[in-house]
Amino acid sequence: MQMTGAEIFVRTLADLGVETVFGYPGGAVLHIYDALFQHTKVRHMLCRHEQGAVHMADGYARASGKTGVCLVTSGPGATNTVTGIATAYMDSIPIVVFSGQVPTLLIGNDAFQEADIVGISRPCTKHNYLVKEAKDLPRVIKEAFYIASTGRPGPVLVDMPKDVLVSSARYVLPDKVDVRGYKPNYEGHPKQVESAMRMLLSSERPVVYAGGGVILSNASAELSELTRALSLPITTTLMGMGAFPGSDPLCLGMLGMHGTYQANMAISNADVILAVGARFDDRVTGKIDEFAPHAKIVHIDIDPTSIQKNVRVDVPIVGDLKDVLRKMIKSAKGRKDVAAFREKTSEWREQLADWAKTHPLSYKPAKDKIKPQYVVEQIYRITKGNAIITTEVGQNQMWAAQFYTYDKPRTFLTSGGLGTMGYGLPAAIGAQVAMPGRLVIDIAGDASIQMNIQELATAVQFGVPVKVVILNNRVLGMVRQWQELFFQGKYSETIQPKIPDFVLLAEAYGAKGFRATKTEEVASVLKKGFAAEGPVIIDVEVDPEEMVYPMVPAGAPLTKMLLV
Ligand SMILES: Cc1ncc(C[n+]2csc(CCOP(=O)(O)OP(=O)(O)O)c2C)c(N)n1
Repeated sequence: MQMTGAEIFVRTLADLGVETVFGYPGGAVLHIYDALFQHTKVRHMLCRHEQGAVHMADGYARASGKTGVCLVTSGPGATNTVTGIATAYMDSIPIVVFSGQVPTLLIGNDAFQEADIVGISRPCTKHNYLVKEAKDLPRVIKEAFYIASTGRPGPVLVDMPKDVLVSSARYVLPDKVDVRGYKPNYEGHPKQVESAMRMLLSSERPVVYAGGGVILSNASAELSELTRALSLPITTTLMGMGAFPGSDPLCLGMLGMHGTYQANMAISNADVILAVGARFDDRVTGKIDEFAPHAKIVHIDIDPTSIQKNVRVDVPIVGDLKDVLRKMIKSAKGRKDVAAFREKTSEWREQLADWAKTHPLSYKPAKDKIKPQYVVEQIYRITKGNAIITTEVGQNQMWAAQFYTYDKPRTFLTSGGLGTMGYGLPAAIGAQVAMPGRLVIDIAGDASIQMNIQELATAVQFGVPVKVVILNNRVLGMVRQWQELFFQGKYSETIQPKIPDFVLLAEAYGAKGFRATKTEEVASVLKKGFAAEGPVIIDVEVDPEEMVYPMVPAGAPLTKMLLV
């Protein structure tokens, strides 16, 4: 049967099981919107900005493990997606972005609403396509989903000229995908796995350093099994929060710039580091040539180019974490030296517990001011750790990482690599769409929330009951913190004298608004807000001078932490 390219597009999505598309229409994709009209299988959610649409697809992917989908028009529609695509790229999140394009004949002619999105997005996509014929659409779309979700996941862009969407072809969805030159390696080399086990068991001060790759590979259960079998202390990156239960005594918390004292001391004194699905980001390593000076490093990653990129690695293992960790668990079960290893490393664990006791995460309470850390603690207490938390970027993000305990993967969604303000609200909407029964909370800053506040209208239109808690310090808190510490307190352009009344703003959008101005009110206002139906903003007036500690100054070694 002959169908138009637009009909083929929608049919392919339906046949591939896509349930939700976050998008925004325009001239180049009008035929797709026509085909979507009254379509029953694929649900389209109209966002208010294309950046919001991509972050929603991203939040949907992070919360569910499925691939998120986004559809936009050519030109400004496409360029508005770039920040969201780069955000997903940096954090290896599987999304597919479909953009309309001007007709093939006009490409390169400075046509109305033309932008070379394939060229623009090349450095921040895992792969991208310009589709030239309608008959290619099913194959290309199937490939796009395959590439986005396999190997090291990432965003894929498919650009579709208008004439391709209008022309006709027969609909044939290929059974198999075969992309030349793309063959991810899932199985870790058994010999390398054995070397890693030997190195690990010969250590006296081992530490596991776990990143977002553990969550992406759904390997949390395997990581927990191995870590517990060998009693290995473990620290996670911001992206790895929830990969291992934060409340487990073996968990040292987050490491790096705002990591815990014990995690940074552990890494700095370790003799063997087992790095799993983490990429030695500079926010983690601090001054790179003084990072883990005594340690040999085992690095497991599905992406071979991420190994040896930032640090020298002694045992590299390329493979899917699930596979490699299973091999390591099997090896551990067959070895006699495990009991002796646990015995010999017990002193190390005592030392770590001691560090945790002398320098726990803390803050100084104040009588007349609400401490933002206290607000996050209350969110944890009320939700009992069962919420999905998204964040904006800045101090709010760090406090959400430090003072909420994540015991499960896919419960902490944050823009780690790119650090994108405006991520949290749309990501929360995407996560809530993927997980309708869960409580989803965006922990926000008053500046970041204003970057994509318009998506509150999307939440209201579709009845998506996300809760936003604004830690409202009336400043660009994290930047102000740097100015206080490193620019002699010259607060250049970081104080916001004019910010909207967020309660009224919520109401203007058709959502509900609540406010807390005193510490004694915080718990009850949060409870009321979380219990209210539909989207909610809870504005909490917090201490504008509060700082995030510990802090490793940029370029300093991890041991040079500034403490509370
Ligand atoms: C799109 C974007 N622009 C600028 C920055 C730089 N930046 C990082 S944190 C921050 C301040 C955030 O302020 P707010 O949202 O109020 O959060 P707070 O730090 O006060 O919790 C800025 C401007 C960024 N990360 N992203």
